[in-house]
Amino acid sequence: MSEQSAVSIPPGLVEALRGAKSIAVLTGAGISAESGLPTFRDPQTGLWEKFRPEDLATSEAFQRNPKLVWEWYAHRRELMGQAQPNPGHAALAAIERHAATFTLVTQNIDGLHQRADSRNVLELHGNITRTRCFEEDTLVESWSANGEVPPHCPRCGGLLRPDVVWFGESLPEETFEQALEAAIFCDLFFSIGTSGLVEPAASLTEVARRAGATIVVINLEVEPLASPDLYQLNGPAGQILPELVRQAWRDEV
Ligand code: BV8
Repeated sequence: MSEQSAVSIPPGLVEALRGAKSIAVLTGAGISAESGLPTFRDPQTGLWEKFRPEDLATSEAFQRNPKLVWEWYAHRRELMGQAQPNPGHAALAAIERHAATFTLVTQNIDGLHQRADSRNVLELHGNITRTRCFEEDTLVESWSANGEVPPHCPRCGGLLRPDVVWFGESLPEETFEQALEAAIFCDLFFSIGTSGLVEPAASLTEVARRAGATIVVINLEVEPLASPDLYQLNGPAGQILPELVRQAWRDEV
């Protein structure tokens, strides 16, 4: 326990991190909470308080009310654009710099891992800063800002939508294949800030466990536990991860 932080890191975990050849990490909304972004469990605010994210993040909701869903994403895009990566994001970038093989699999669409200089990032559920044509299902870089909400595809006139995976839609196949591979071949697997309720992302932790990896869970709602193949650390990722890096490599984050 270093002098300045109240975070306790099981010594076995520090050893496991230093000795790991291949590391895979799954993150959820919890790692961006300390950047001021609400998680999916947190009640939505203002205009959106009467909506459950699961009800807006579907193709059906978009077809029913494209303006509502587009504006919800515009609202989140603004919040995510203003947010800054936090020490938890930075610590994962530091771990990547020390690890022989490192794969960061995120459910988040906020792009904060890349802004914290993480390199090998797999976005399972897309990214809010990209836009696609709802009809042609292709990425669209620019469109005429004539005030239409949602705007229309300059090629086919179809509606534009955020490049994210909605409930009921399949994940980008190649990306999920790479995530599965990282989980199967890693010797240390972190699950950080995720409630593990959304599939198939949630199943990656079990895939890694069955493949023999040591599992590390960091969450606000987990029982502290330290055993050779499973560590559960209860607390904010933005405090625990920097302390883990400090103890493993004594270099500041
Ligand atoms: C699919 C993008 C083929 C959009 C998202 C099997 C069983 C049951 C259901 C299904 C199943 N297979 C498929 C389904 C259906 C569905 C599903 O899983 N439903 C759930 C709700 C039961 N899955 C799908 O539809 C997937 N597609 O499977 O296609 C198919 C289709 C139908 C049927 C069969 C097969 C697509 C899922 C992707 C949807 N898109 N996001 C957008 O963001 O707008 S999901 C979205 O919600 C996020 O990306 C993320 O994945 C999820 C939220 O979960 P978390 O990130 O974990 O966040 P949450 O708020 O829940 O928890 C935060 C945690 O952090 C908490 O535990 C908290 O304690 C902790 N925390 C908070 N602060 C901190 C912290 N921890 C540490 N530090 C802190 N500071």
